[in-house]
Amino acid sequence: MNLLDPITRNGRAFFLAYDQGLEHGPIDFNDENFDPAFIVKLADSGYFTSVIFQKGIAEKYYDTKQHPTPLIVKLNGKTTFQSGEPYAPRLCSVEEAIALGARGVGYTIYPGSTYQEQMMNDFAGIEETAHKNNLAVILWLYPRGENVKGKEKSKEVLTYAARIGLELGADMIKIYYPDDPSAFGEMVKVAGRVKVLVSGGTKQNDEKLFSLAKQVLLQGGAGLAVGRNIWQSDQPLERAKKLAEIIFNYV
Ligand code: FBP
Repeated sequence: MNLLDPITRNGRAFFLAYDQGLEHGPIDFNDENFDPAFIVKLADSGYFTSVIFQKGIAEKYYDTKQHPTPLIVKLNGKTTFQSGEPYAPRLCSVEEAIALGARGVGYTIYPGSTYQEQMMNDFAGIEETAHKNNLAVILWLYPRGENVKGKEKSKEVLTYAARIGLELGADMIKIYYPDDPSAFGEMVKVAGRVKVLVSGGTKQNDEKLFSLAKQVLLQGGAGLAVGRNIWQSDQPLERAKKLAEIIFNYV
């Protein structure tokens, strides 16, 4: 069995990300979307191939026996209170994720950080345990830190980051769209058999978001992992529906 089958549809992926409460804090939220139950309702719409939570929200709000959209548990993370070089420590084990009913685990590495080796080393153990347990491994690869300063979205750095995903054994990577759009095809190429997903980022208008999704698919990407661009929208379900149409049918 392909480990990505449970969290993809015909090889395409559309993930609903909701770990921003840890990564950014309540600054991202309004009166509705601060509540994980609101996100669970969006996940229940059926447009997404997976929903991503840290373990606390998964434990308290997402009984996988009652909700059809597969769960990905994010295993590491950090807050904006952190100073110095970016480092996301491990917060949850693969075993805990399995007990929560996860079909995949997520982990962030910041290529370019002076802590990247620690994160790579930790990830190696996660990848081994997850694959022994037939769980898909999704690697967030966000170039950051003093060794890539000012070049975070450059072709040189992002193609290197994409390749790191293949070398480390990820099944899928979640990465930024490059500043130079023509670089994305190269990122997909060097990632080889690893599927490439693009991160949504800060809220954009419909035109920009839908055009990003089309570009990703035309250049061989597998889809999008989107958080704020869905649940900060005034019409989250309409947006999700349109994005799903693009991701699953456009190419
Ligand atoms: P968004 O679509 O809201 O950007 O979410 C994608 C994501 O990778 C989240 O999983 C994570 O919380 C956030 O981006 C990280 O944001 P930042 O770029 O500030 O580290």
